[in-house]
Amino acid sequence: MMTPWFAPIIWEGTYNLKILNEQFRLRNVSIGLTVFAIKKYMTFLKGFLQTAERYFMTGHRVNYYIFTDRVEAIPKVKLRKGRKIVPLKIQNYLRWQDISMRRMETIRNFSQQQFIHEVEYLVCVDVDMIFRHPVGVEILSELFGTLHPAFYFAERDIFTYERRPDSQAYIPPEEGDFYYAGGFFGGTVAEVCKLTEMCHKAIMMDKEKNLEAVWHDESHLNKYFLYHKPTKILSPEYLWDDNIISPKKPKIKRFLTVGKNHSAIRNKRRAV
Ligand code: 5GW
Ligand code: MN
Repeated sequence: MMTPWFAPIIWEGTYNLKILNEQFRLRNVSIGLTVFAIKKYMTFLKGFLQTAERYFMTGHRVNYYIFTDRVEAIPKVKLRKGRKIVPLKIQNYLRWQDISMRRMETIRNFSQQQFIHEVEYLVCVDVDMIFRHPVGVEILSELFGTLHPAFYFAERDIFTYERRPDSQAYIPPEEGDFYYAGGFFGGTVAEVCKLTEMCHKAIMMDKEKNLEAVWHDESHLNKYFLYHKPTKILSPEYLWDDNIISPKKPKIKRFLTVGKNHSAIRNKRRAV
């Protein structure tokens, strides 16, 4: 329920949403949800947006920041009052690893130029997902990360941190608090800006050495969180995958991966 550095771990039943909603409504807080829909991943956007309208930050102001190479293909989804879609055109990358990793650079750039003037918090997530239960202001804090559903019950020695000392994402075997998921993090715009800046620089330093961290941007995110401790940690309720074989399952699965078959495109299955 609490990390050794006194950051709460957010599980159902640990907070009173009514009180939190009142506090955040008094501040008239606005939240930016960043998501990337490049190439084929545009197909996930409709379900993502429709379920976000139902479950994400209900009653608060939300900007959906949608990064895509095809702005015209963004589906028309009816939004509630106080919520809007902000299409942001970006270039495509040939390698999927680059699509994933360049998210850090893109979020850094737009945070400095735009998001800082428009929202207080950023929530940065994968698009191949749907919301099935509420995700609200209980997640908001200066800097937050999410426990990876495949590792929240696991011991540190099986965490898939980057283990090559040459990489900027390197974490020594005797270090590391949790294994965080690359698909759900956030915080104030200023904190997300620092995070994405440092992760992007680390990715570029690796690239110069012809290195790519084992889990790409996720490896760099884990390194960042080791030395910049999150002020809140989200339980795997906030990023669940029904394909994961887990001894314990959370009571509520709020945000779930959508099934996809990538085996033809890449060889990327995690040993659990
Ligand atoms: C394409 C092929 C293989 C892997 C990723 C992509 C891909 C990812 C893409 O073509 N377009 C795209 O927008 N993405 C973005 O990167 C999506 O927002 C996606 O959610 C995110 C991370 O990629 P995922 O979701 O395939 O990664 P895992 O680790 O969740 O499987
Ligand atoms: Mn994903």
